[in-house]
Amino acid sequence: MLDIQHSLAQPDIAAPVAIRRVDYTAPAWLVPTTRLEFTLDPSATRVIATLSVTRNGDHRDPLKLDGAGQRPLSIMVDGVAVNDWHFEGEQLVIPLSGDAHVVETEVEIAPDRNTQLMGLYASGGNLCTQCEAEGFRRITYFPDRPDVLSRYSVRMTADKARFPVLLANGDPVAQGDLADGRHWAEWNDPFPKPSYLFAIVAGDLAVNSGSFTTMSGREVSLGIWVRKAELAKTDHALEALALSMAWDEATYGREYDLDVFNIVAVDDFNFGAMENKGLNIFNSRYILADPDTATDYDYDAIAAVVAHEYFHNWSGNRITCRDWFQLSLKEGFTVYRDQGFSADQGSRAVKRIEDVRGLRASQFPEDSGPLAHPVRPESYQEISNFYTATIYNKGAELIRMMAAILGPKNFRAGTDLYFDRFDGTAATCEDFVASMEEASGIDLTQFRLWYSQAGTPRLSASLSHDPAARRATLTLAQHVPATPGQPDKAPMVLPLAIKLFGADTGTALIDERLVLLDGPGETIRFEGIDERPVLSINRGFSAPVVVESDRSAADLAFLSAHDDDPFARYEAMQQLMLETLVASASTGRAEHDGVIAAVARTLEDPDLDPAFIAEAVMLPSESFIGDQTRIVDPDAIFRARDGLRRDLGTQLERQWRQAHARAGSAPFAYTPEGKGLRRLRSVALAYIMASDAPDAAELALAQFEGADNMTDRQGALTALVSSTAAQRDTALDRFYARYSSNPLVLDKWFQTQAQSSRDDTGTVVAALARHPDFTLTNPNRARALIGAFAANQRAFHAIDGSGYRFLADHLIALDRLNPQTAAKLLPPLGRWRRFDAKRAGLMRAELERILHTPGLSRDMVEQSSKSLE
Ligand code: 0A1
Ligand code: ZN
Repeated sequence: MLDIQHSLAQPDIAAPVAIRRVDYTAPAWLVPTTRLEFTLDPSATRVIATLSVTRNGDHRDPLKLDGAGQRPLSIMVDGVAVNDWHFEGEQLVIPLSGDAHVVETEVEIAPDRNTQLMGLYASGGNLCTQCEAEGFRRITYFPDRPDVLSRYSVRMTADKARFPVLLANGDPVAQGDLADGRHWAEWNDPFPKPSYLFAIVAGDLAVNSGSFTTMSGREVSLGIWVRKAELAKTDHALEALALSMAWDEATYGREYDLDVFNIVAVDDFNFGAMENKGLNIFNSRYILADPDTATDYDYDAIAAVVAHEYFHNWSGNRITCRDWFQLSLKEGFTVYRDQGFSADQGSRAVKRIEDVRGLRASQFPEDSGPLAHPVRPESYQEISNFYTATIYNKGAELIRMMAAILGPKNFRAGTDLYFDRFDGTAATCEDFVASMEEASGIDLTQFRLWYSQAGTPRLSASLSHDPAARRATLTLAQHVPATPGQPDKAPMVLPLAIKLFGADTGTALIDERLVLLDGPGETIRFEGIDERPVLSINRGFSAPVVVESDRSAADLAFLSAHDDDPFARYEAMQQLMLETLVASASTGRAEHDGVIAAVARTLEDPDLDPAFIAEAVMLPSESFIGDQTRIVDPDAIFRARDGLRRDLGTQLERQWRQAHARAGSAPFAYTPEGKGLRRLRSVALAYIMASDAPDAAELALAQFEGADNMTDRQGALTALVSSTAAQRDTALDRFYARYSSNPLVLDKWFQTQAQSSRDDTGTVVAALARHPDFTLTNPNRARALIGAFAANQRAFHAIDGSGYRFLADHLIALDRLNPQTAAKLLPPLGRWRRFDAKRAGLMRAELERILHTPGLSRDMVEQSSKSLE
């Protein structure tokens, strides 16, 4: 019923306040069951929510329900309309006298005006939901916090022609037709869940169906739902889903628990995908693939994200988070699990290299900048800003370190204990660590600092040798840099995998061992060492730290050829390249012979996997080189890298051509071998382009034209896009003409141009932002152009400040539509401390301009104000 007086009352939207971890209190009211009735309509959807509520403990608090962007049309308690409710901020406060009541609210929402893509929204004519972290409150009034678990039943009614498919969490119960072309469906989810896992989808969708028999013999029907025209692109995702289900049974003993598992792909999505119980909703880029439109990288990412969301069914859904400070409990652990899955599908070594490169590209900069925060943060203003590389990727490294410290058997005993003990509850990071301790008997007291201290530890390692005493001495010291709010740090536990090799014979002088450095410094002696030893340290990237060692260029070159840990071998080569590049960026000159010889040896080693070779011979990115310097000089770094690329290209031209040809003829197959050869092929092509050989651009265009798959085509386009050859425009035009109706491939067309190292990239990107196919309403498109440009170090940091202005202009515009996506793109501006005074001033000025924009979202206020501190 409509209460006139209250319908005029508007909730106050409060200024941003910090929410603190230490303030956690248990919910005052629980909601054992929730019944939702949706009358779906894109412009006016009615939602009736019936909550059974029970008082939690002995208190007199009223019921407080979260809501956002909506007003109640009616409120009933135990079947009777009430009007003694009020707003506190955006919370609806209802006094209740007894210990158990039934509360019913009705609201109306407009999915077709929802540009934030949180709550119920329209995408491509269909309706879908996104509730993590706080989207459910945009659908109905509810205690929208992860520790209130409820059993949901849902009824949807909609126009049948427009929305023939109606999906929700759990299992389907019944469906039927109504008069006037409408129909309905009921779904029931028997598992209590927090509101952030709620989902419905209504639309005109087709399904690719499969089935999976679980380890206890239950049959689960699997469905990937997409637009009809995209059905042919869903086989890879469906296969990945079945593989993930089998892997989680074999690796963690975890079985799926409902009769159906549905995935829906939508084009407009703020993140990658969402693990809603039994009804995952995905960004279509992580579902749709065929050889003509998806690269090997896309195929790998699809399998990884499908696995990630599936694994959440246990690490996230069956056991959820008590509060959002515990986000890494589900995300760090689930990333660790999906990394393990991907490693088992292909090359473990290459997967580790890719993951570490990702960590260094996104998490290390975050951990050393103004937005640094611990894996378990102490406070936030807007939780959406905390879906970060620190929570996800550093969080996964923490789990990896515990697995290394415990060993595989104890680790599995720990996860078994954790899953069994906390099943059906909302748990904490502490619960996870305590399970590991209890199962293994290993004390992790000091290890817990990894959850509370931000910042990437720096480890210095120096090895000396006394031939007379036949002794090697390793001196280790650690330092954790200050981060916002944490000026002084205690030493952490660093698990360091270490090995020594003989410099002359190349043989192992000691077996690999795991050293746990837990103090500020330590000296370790190795006895009986006659030969001069070379140190291999942090093998497999056993701890997420920066290693500063005094190893000579000759020793690094030696390790790049002889280390038996592929990661350490890659790392030695990277270090060698980095030292050369940093020297050349700061002095303008450097000797390239050492790197060229090491790359030549790697290219010619017949025992190496092509995928590994491709990784090892790739130069570190401009931004990673910048991260090694105190004040980043983008132009000098570009020149240094470009010079080394050219020298490598010219001096090893024969080898690059051989590698390029070797990968040439076989037809496309998505196999580890095929992927490795294609990766090497495009890396080689880029070096041939760098050599400036007269036929290079023609060779690239030939690869572009002759490709039977997107990996080779995009590889050729990337090689061409930084050149001034006429073939560049030919390839770009043909690419556009061929794919202009495919949004995911068109994203690649925008992104590749934004990544170009040509001098005119800033101008090209500004023109692309006015292209008819550019839009800020689609997050993938916005990220493809704006995000890729802000990651292009030299173009973004143009000394006239045009790059900063461009980013700020677009973030201000995007914030009005979609604050979450805008705020995620802001961090590059916050790196001002690492640049010269002129650039720093220009960057700060843009941050100030953003911060003082009237009506700025809470998401952006938090990111921009913290970035200025
Ligand atoms: N839990 C998801 C990530 C995710 C978070 C927030 C979202 O809201 C827009 C969407 C997805 C995951 O880890 O995949
Ligand atoms: Zn996740």
